Amino acid sequence: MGTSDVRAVLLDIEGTTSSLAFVKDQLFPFARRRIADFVRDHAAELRDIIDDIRRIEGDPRLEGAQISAVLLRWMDEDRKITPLKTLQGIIWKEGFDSGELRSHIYDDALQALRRWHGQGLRLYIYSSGSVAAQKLLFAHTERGDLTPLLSGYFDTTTGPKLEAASYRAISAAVALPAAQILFLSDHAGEIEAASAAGLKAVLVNRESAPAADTVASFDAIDLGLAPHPQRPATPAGYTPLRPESVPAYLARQEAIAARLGGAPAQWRTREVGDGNLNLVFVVKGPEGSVVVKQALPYVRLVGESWPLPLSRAHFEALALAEQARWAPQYVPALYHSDPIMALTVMEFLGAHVVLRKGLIGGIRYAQVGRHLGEFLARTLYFTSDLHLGAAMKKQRLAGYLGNTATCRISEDLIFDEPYFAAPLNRHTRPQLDAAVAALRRDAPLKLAAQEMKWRFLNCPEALIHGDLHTGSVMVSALDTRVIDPEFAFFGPMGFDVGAILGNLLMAYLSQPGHEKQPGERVPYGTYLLAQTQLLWDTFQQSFSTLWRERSAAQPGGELYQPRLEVDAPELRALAIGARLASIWEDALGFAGCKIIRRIAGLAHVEDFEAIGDGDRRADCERNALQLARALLVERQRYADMEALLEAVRQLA
Ligand code: SR1
Ligand code: MG
Repeated sequence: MGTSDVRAVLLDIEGTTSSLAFVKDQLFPFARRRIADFVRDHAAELRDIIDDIRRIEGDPRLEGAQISAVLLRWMDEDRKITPLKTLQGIIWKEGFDSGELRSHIYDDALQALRRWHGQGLRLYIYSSGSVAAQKLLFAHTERGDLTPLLSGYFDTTTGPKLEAASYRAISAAVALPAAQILFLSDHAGEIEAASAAGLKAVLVNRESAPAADTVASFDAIDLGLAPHPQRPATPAGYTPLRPESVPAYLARQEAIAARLGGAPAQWRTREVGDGNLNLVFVVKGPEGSVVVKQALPYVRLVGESWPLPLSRAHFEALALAEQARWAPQYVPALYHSDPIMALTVMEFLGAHVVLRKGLIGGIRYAQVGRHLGEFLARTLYFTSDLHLGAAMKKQRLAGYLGNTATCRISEDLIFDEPYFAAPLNRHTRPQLDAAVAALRRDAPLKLAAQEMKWRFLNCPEALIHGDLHTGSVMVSALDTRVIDPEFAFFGPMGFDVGAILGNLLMAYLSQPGHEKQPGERVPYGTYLLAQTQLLWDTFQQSFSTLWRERSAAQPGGELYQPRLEVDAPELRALAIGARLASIWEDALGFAGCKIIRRIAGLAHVEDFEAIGDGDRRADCERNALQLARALLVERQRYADMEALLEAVRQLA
């Protein structure tokens, strides 16, 4: 079977990549066996889900055994219903995490996925199981973690699998013409729907002899592609780790082995990376745990067709060590780095979650604004000319000059691509079509974004994290750690400040989309804005204090030297005020750019993506776009944080 011009393959799971028997005889019975005990043991945490079950059954008095009976009946009836799917997902996750479950994948499917990925094709999944369940399945196959091969996942929130419109929506979402997508499924009705939408579609019938447009195995599908010409080269000695190979690697690092304790055979490894770029493994031993983060030679989100140098792991280790000097309580401890394997081994933050996920869940972290404000003040102050002599600053700066590839990502994805029809851009369609078209025609906005790009390129004020979004922060009730500084370089201080402010504002503006009852997230929104204020207040205060105390404690630093006699309190206050005003102005503009890129560019954020209903998501995103435009084009309206927050409150 030959198929040319194909740029992406869309795959069904059950019966296509994986056996129906695995799903029917293992996965569903696993959840069925555990669901009653699970609901009984976690009744308090599952209150919302249980209320949903009562609502669907129309009986608010349902309790304990009755709830379990309903769930078992729904499973017998194969109902695809949200509370059931959510519970099954949680139970499966426990099973996969503990190693009790391993998903099946056909050999021919695995080989084809690897081959196609290597040839630069994008691979997507479309299944009636939820996106979360799909990710679990591919992260824990009998043949290892296959998620690095996949570029995206679609479930029935995109639309039913038997309707052509769903396939048109997928073609729009992956920004490829339907004719360049090959759909594979074992279900003739799905093949018909996909064909009607213009996709190339091939029926996978593993049982009987192949007919036209039907194959018995993936081996019979020849896309006529040569190996991808840009396949990323890797240095000798580099191999991407797999969960099975991590223990052998760590066993060779004595200090890490001692930290884990016991023998390598006792170490349990899972791949947990959910970011856009890297592999992340959690390794648990009898005495301790560590995190291993390894760079892949390409952008994980997109695949091998987008090579990315491994050197970013070196810059990450360098920046982590620098940040640990100035703000050790706010970064994970770095245990080991290996430039050839492009990896770092770090402290495992077992009690922490990714801040973005916590904010979507409506969890309060009382100190996160204060911690982030202090992290920013200390890392930015101590790597600037306020603390470093000019020669030392230049030396430090030179250490990051090679981090050009991650800067290139920011230069393209933050400042340019959202403002024209770049091939990988996506947005909530069709709801935001008009808004996105308008922003691409908006000359004052594009000029303002280019002004921010100028500042990004030309202001080596301090060592900045470079990618400080809420996914780069781990939190527990009272502790905050900033992770992932692989985009670090000497840039404008306002870039980091604006990145985190923009992300907190997106968290706020997405809250209505997470409400089950209208208005239920209003108090949480108030909390989020209070933390945003706390962050900026702490930053200003902490930065000012470091500056005010500098001549007494540490006179060094190129700027405002004592010989100039400008350290009288009133003069110093003027200098500090001017610097903070400049950082504030930059931060507003960068926050605007950061918001726009997450809505109209390639890499989106879960704050909005987790809102299943396209209309509700688009409403939130529209508000965010409106704010972002004002931050870029009418910055003078926001003289201070109070003015900004007042404007934000008017939006939601
Ligand atoms: C193609 S990489 C997209 C994004 O992922 C990283 O986390 C950065 O935010 C980057 O811009
Ligand atoms: Mg199927």
